[in-house]
Amino acid sequence: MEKRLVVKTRVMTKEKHVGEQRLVPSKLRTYWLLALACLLPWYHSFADDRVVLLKLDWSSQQVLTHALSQLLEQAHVATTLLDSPANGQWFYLANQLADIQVEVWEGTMEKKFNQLEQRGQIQEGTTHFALTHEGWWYPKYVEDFCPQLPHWQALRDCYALFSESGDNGIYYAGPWEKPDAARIVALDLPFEVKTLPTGDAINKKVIEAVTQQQPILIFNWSPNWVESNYEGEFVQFPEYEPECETNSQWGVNPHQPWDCGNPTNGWLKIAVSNNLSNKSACAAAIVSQFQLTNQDIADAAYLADIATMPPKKAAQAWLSNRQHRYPDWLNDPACKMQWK
Ligand code: TMO
Repeated sequence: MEKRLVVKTRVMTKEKHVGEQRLVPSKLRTYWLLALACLLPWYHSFADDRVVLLKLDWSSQQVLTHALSQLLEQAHVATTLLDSPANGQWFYLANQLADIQVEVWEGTMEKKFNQLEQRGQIQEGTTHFALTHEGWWYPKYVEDFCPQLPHWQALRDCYALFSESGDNGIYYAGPWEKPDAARIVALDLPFEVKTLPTGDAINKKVIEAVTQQQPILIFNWSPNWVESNYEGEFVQFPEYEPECETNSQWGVNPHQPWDCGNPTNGWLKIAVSNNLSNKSACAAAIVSQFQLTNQDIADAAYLADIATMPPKKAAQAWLSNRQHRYPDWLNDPACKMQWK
């Protein structure tokens, strides 16, 4: 019994023109938040003690959100899914409008996660076993044209491979808030960023480029389906240290921060609201045991992106291959039902 609540949101990548009036994205966001605030009483009236899982904008996260929801339902915890772009997750979690985000990635989400956790507004549900990386990725055949890759300095010589109409090379970014423009400046790369709106849009770009054997430089992440289907590499930037983000003097550029890549063995966590354990001690216990491996994440992405299953179906398939782990996941004494 799974009820789905969809709050319609829009990723605002472009300025919108309404008649003569020009609404800038920040204004639109204010309206959106106001609208949301008006919906709160209505929302609480039927969400009350259901556990709310955030479903964000990339495929493995969507599948695993459904999987965790199905698992919780099996333990008689009532759940609801809430759709949001990744940027919205902090607002929902900190205000206890949502309780669980199953894939918090160090590479793109560490800053917000740490900030809110330190302020006591959210909590860590668990740390997955998976080690993660998010970065600038290219298909292996690009090295035929630019053998100095994957070293980042190769991009200074080979940028023209990635240019489309202008002089600069194009780097395709995702919507997951990383200061790529700052990195481009700090490392003096002749590149500009084009931002794609969703994980789906990134998948399409990758498939299109590989089908035509075109050079492409695009945001990608591991674990993901891409690595099991296409040979490719991440650009090796100067190794990440937290100081790179805050201290201009750190690194190859003594005047700018962000002269480094993202963490290469990054963590992956589940974030939970302060309210989750009040709502359901059983749910909190299951979350703490729901620790996933790289293979678990890659399989989830594969089922959605390559086997093209809708997330809910993909989650059923994903879970049915993991029945042997139910005792680990569901046997906490806080859950009334014990799984044999
Ligand atoms: C947040 N993501 C895993 C798509 O980089």
